[in-house]
Formats: sequence, structure tokens, C-alpha cells
Amino acid sequence: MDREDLKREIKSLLIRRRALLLAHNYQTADVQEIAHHTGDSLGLAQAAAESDAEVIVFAGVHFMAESVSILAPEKTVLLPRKDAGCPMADMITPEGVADLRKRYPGGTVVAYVNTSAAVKAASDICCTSGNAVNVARSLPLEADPLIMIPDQNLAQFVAGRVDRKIVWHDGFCYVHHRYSAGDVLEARNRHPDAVFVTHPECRPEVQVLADRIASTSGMFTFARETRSRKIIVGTETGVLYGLRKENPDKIFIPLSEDMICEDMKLTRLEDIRDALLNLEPAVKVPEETRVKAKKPLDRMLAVPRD
Ligand code: CIZ
Ligand code: SF4
Repeated sequence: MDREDLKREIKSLLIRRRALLLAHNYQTADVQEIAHHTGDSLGLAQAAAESDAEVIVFAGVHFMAESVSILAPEKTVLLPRKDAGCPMADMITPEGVADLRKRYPGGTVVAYVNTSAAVKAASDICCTSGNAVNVARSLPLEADPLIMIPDQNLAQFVAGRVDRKIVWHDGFCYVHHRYSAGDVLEARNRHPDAVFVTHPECRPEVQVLADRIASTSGMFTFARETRSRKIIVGTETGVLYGLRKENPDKIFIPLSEDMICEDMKLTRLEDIRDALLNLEPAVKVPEETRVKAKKPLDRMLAVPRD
């Protein structure tokens, strides 16, 4: 079957199943093209919770489908590739959180949304790359030290912007962490007329060279607002699809063509079709964990985005 036929079949299955298809900004262009919504993990989880669809197909990775299950437990949540995980989320476990609490007694565990439901359940408040600074500011001074998990780079981004005691776990995202200041200088040399926007999951040495540090949603705002016509983008290359579509008059250049998350690229149109046909693989967070994990998420949702 050719790709256009497959896309038509998926569209009719979505109607038949009363299903909503959500695609993360890092998915392939094919998948993003047919999704009802594209966005970051939190925006998509909120879109799912607000919709009256009975079935949510989440083209993304496991922790993102879990977030939907936490916020909308009555819905069937499908993750078309059950092997799509997040290596950074896997770097921290509930036992790891308990060890950090022992090491920093009286501290507050701030869990990036890129964590499993079980880790969220062991944490005090969540944050995203878009609201981490505001989450830190929202906490009372007695909450210090803020124990940020799992991403060391996001933690250092926050530490440079708030006058608080911040400690962090040593996790990282391999897609962002492997780039250095040298890569930025090289890209800037090749495109001297471009501005550079990067993700807080990149190393501090990359962040200091950026014109803007932003979550993927923040990058869409930056792209709209900047007067520059050329933008070097320091995040997973999937985001270029949406940026180019929304800003046809601007030129987007990846910091590196290799900035690819293998797990994000696992989901193919065939997997989405099969998930809709079979109503699996489904992700359901056990109720006890769900109730505990919802608390830090709700606490975060009460804080405005940066
Ligand atoms: O929260 C997300 O969706 C991630 C992982 C990236 C971002 O900045 O949107
Ligand atoms: Fe995880 Fe990084 Fe892939 Fe995002 S890009 S899913 S943080 S490994």
C-alpha cells in the first residue's frame, strides 16, 4: 500500500474509533502531517485530557503516553510502538529518587516530565523545559535544596536563572548532550547571518552561545517573533517540519543533521494503522501510582509557563 493510501486508511480508522492522533514535535513529517495536534509532551497530554475522544493515539515515547493516562484515566491510550522509550527518563528510578532524598534531606524533588509515572509518583513537583524556571521560583525558600531530576543540563539552566540552592541528578539526553561549543561555532561560521535557538537539554557551553534557550513550543514563538530570516535550531530535527510549515518565509538550519532521537523515529504510519485496528499496545498507569503521580503534575499545572 502506498503512503497516501495508508494515510487515508488511518484517517477513516480515526473516525471509526472516535480517536485523537497526537504527534510529538520530534516525530517524522509523515506522522506529524496526519496528526490532529502536534506539540510538546505536556501540551499534547492537556489536549488529550480536554478532548472527548475515547481513544488517544500518542505518537511519541512511553512516558508521554503515561502522562495522558495520568491526566485522562478514562481514555484508552495507545502507544503505537511499545518499544519507544526515552533513554534519559530511564536514567532515574524511584530508588534513585529515594537515594537523592537521603543525600539532600529536606530537599524538594523537581521531576522533569521526561520521567516514568513511578518516578513522578516519588517526586514533589514536575516541570517541563518551558516552565522549569517558574516552577523553581514558585517554591518557598524552605523548599531548598531543589533536587532536579533527571537532566543535568536543564538543572544548570535553571540554576543560572534563580537565586536558589539547586542540586541535580547526572542524567542527560544523548540527542542534545553530545554537542559542544565547537559545533555551534562551526554552524555560526557557516551561517554568519543566522540566529541560534537551542534547547535547555543542551550543555551549558552550548546554551551560552545561543540567542534564545527554549522548549520546542518556545522555539515556535521565537521563530514567529524574531526579525532574523535564518535560524539555526539546536534540538531534535523533527521540529523543523513544523517550524518550516508555520514560517515559510524563514530558513531553518539544524545545528546538526544527526540530532535525531531514534526512539522518536520508531513510529511509522503502519504502526499507527495497526494500533487503531487492534487497540493496542495500550499504556495504563496503575491506579495507585496514577494518583500519586498526578499530584506533582497538578502542582506544576498551577504554575504559569516561562
Ligand atoms: O516535553 C517535551 O515535549 C520535550 C521532551 C521537549 C520539548 O522541549 O518540548
Ligand atoms: Fe528522550 Fe532525548 Fe529522545 Fe526526548 S530526544 S525522547 S529526551 S532521548
